[in-house]
Order: sequence, then C-alpha cells, then structure tokens
Amino acid sequence: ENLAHALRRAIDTESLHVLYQPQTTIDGRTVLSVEALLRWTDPDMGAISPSVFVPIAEETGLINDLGLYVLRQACTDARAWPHLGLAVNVSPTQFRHPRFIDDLRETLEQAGFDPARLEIEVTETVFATSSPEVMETLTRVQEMGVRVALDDFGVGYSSLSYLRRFPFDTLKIDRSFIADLEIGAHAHSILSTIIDLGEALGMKVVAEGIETAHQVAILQRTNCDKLQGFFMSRPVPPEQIRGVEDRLA
Ligand code: G
Ligand code: G
Ligand code: MN
Ligand code: NA
Repeated sequence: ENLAHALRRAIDTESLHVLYQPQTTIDGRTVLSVEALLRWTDPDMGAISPSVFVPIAEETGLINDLGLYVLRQACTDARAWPHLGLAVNVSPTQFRHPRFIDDLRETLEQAGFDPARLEIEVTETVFATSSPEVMETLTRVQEMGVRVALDDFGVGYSSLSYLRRFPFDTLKIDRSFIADLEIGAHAHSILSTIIDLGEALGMKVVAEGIETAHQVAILQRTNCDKLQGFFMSRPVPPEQIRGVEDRLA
C-alpha cells in the first residue's frame, strides 16, 4: 500500500533510473546489445529491488506506466549507442494488456527508435494461459519488427511446450544452468543440449549469469550466440557503456 504510493510518486517524478548490462559475443569482448534493468532508490526506504516492486506494480495497476517509463527511458538512452541492440523486460501483465501493442508502437515512434534494434524479454508465465490473444500479441510485436526473447528459460514447468508452440526469436537460458556448471556432473551436457535445441529451432541463444572466465571458456565451445553476466560487466549507468566497450575489447 505505502510502497505502491511511493512507486506512483517515483514514476510521476521520474526518479526511477535505468541501468544497462552488456550482452557480448561469446569471447566476451564485443558488446552487441544491452539489457535495460530498472532501479528504484526511495529517499526514505533506500534501494528497492525490481523483484520486490515489479510484483507490486503488477497488483496495483502501475505496471503499464512503469513499463512505458522504462521503454521510453531506454529508447532515449540507447540513442547514444546506435550500433547496439536494446533488450527491455516486459512483465506478463503489461504484455497481456489490451493497449500494449499501441503503447509500444507509439513509444517507438515518439522516440524515433528503430524497432529492429529492440528486443522485448518475456518470461514463460505469459504463455501459461494459452489464449489466442497471447499468440496474437506475439505476432503483432514481431510484425512491428521488434524481436521477442523468452527470458529465464528452463526453470518453469513446461518450458519445452512453450518453445514448440511460440515462435520466439531468442532464448535466454536461465542463469541457474550456468551456475550448475561448477557443481553438477551433467550440467555441461544439459546446457549444450539446450543451446543446440534453440539453434535447431532457429533462435538466437543467450547465456546469462556468466560470472567466471571458466564459464566463458565452456560457452565458447558451444553454439551459443551471446553472453551476459557480471564477469563481462555488471549493470551500469548509461554514461559508462562506452567505457565498458573499451575495457572488454
Ligand atoms: O536487475 P535485477 O537482477 O535486480 O532484476 C531482478 C528482476 O527484476 C529480474 O527478474 C528482472 O527481469 C526484473 N526487472 C528488472 N528491470 C525490469 C523492468 O524494467 N521491467 C520488468 N518487468 N522487470 C524488470
Ligand atoms: O530475469 P532477468 O534475466 O531479467 O534478470 C536479470 C537480473 O540478473 C538483473 O537484475 C541482473 O542484475 C542479474 N544478473 C545479471 N548478471 C548476473 C550474474 O552474472 N550473476 C547474477 N547472480 N545475477 C546477474
Ligand atoms: Mn531479462
Ligand atoms: Na533472466
């Protein structure tokens, strides 16, 4: 309740900010795109994680304004890196909102942003209700020239059935599969099999949560397309992106 009010105020006063985490080639040296990650620091409560306030925004109907705020901010910031793609998280409720397609189109037009640079990331909970509307929205997003990534792939109940039914452009393998590389005996086989599955279905595959040079070395021997994780770069403010590119190269 209090948190919802504070969040409403933060949206209205534009006091939320967006960090960007690079997604690189599999040698970890060339930045190809960035993922926008929302941050909220309340003057009284301090830093509040999106894993806390996004669910609140979903419950209180603030999610559409919040989602548009991020999209607008990210499209504006990303003008400074015309050579990079931009990934933006879209919550399930926002994706299913009847206005989502119109809002997305208007935001891109107003920002003068090339839809081909944008990829939205959705989690599989969106597809749990296999309504015709969800497929319709997915199709219309793609017709606009915007790509769609399935985020946190592999941790849900029926990940494989969603892959079969929905034509995602990109598969983002959940970071737990990367973390498992250090411990699980079969982790390597599971990971490379997921990557090959994505490739076979014509999708780009992104491995997230890369934290060590050892993990980079393993991923380099697979068909994975992009890496993302703290080892290359933590999420950074927009003015630091150029510096990260220079450091990695
Ligand atoms: O960046 P961090 O690891 O704190 O993010 C925690 C969770 O919040 C992740 O699941 C991430 O996808 C989500 N998240 C971060 N930024 C956004 C955003 O702008 N919109 C939505 N819907 N989720 C976000
Ligand atoms: O659910 P989603 O993939 O959108 O979540 C992105 C979140 O993952 C961000 O909040 C980001 O801070 C976090 N993240 C990014 N890279 C790493 C990493 O290498 N390790 C861990 N533990 N978290 C990461
Ligand atoms: Mn994401
Ligand atoms: Na993820």
